[in-house]
Amino acid sequence: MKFDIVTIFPRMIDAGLEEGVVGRARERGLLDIAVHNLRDFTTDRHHVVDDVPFGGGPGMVMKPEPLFAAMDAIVERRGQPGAVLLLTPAGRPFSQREAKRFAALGHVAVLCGRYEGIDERVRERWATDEVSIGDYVLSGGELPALVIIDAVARLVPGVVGDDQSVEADSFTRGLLDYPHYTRPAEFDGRKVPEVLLSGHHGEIRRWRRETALQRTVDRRPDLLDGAALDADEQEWLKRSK
Ligand code: JD8
Repeated sequence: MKFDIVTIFPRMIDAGLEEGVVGRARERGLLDIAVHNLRDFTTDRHHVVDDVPFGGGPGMVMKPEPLFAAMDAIVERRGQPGAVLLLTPAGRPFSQREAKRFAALGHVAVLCGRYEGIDERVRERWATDEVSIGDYVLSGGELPALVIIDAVARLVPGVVGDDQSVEADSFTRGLLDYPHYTRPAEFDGRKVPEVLLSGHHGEIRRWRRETALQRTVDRRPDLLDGAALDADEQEWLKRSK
């Protein structure tokens, strides 16, 4: 899977991609991620990437020329991406479904804005998708880019060591996760649920399914519409209402 990220803060992206499963997958050659410093695509002495907004108003706007030059270079050196994501609070909410769609494309470019945002002509010419990671205000697109790359990279075969972990992930199943415990069996006066110590694998599976379902009912009932429930789980849900 190939990613190209365009940003004025390349170190912020580099730092976020060095650690954890994504960092290891890069080392193993499963992910080919190129981080492009937007200032490298300016032609003026001071490497200016922003300018005042036409029509007036507060703040600055990202100039179109360096972004066009960066995208031309990416297409030339790295090939035509299957999607060019523009990160913006005005985008479609990012979700596991979108992550799957991007993972299937094999090559994704991500444009990170700063200031008040990016000149509209960049969106018109280059963006295939406008994406938001949630309804809160951030200072720029770098953190959203890291979020999206992490979610998409996890779906690339081999990136997460154990395929079963990906299958079990809460949003892959459509339910919230069940509670996790490790040793010691009692800590701070709190006991691990007896069933998990019992060695009865059938009962353990049932307890996990029920607690996952109960948590979803309590915290995120909106998820139940899209959840893949088997006959037992549907029956349990009906009884719990
Ligand atoms: C890109 C600039 C800041 C946005 C004025 C100052 C995504 N879920 C999300 N929240 N915020 C962003 C995001 C914010 C950005 C940029 C993404 C570029 N800003 C601007 C407009 C209003 N602030 C985001 N994805």
